[in-house]
Amino acid sequence: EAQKPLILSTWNHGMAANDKAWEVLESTGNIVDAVEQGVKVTESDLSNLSVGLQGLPDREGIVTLDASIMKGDGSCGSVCFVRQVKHPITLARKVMEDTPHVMLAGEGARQFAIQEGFPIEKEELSPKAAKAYENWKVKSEYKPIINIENHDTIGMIGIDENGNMAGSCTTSGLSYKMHGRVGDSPIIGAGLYVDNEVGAATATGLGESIIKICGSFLIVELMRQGWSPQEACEEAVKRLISKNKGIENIQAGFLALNKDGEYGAYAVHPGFNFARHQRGDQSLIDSKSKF
Ligand code: SD4
Repeated sequence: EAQKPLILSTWNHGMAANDKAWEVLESTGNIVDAVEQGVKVTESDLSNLSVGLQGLPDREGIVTLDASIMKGDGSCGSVCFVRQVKHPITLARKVMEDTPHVMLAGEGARQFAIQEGFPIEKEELSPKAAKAYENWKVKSEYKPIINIENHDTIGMIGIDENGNMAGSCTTSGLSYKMHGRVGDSPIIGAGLYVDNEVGAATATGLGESIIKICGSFLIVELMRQGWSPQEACEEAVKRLISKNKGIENIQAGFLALNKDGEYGAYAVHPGFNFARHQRGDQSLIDSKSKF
């Protein structure tokens, strides 16, 4: 079918990530390798302030990362509140493949990384993040702001030509969050969900609002009942709006793909976009939004 294989990911940085994912998919044929390697590009991108160790810190000035990975057969792994690990997505994959667990948190996740031979990075803010943090400290206000650089998690979902799907999601979370705060991205069913029988979904935006409605799982379950990816994303946004007060200050966006390679996206407010890659044909698409 014309729609497969296909790689999709959130935001502008999805373009470069998709390029890498496509290259890996072509050379290995492995969709899990593709979604892992793809988002590693974003984790290493020094200009990105919301993914990877160069991201904006929490209130205490510490960068803590969240990531998850899931395969269409139901296997999944994640890490949250982890420090000093450059590629949390690879650590999440290790949890999936080499432990009896799904999720490792904080110091336990870091210890597992050490045990697995991951390099442990120096705990130092990137110059951009350090500057932003100094500015933030002047007022020390915690207010999530719509569609600026603190909403740029990468979520990637893909399907190979045989219909095998996988997804990945990685973030430094909300800037200036409370120390210990975990968002939707590492929570299976919130920031990411994949089922080969139906489809895949990923989320970006205010994690708290997404966790409350089990956003990605909701979308996959709606698709299971016959909704298109677009309809399912719109319904999830509707649900999110009904369950969250102060929606004028909340941004969230969803991206979904079904097993036929049809896709859709929808957000609360304008500004959300996603990258699509199919056989070298790459585009950046603006999502529609409720408001
Ligand atoms: C979080 N969902 O930690 C993430 C933040 C995000 O685009 O998506 N930014 O809540």
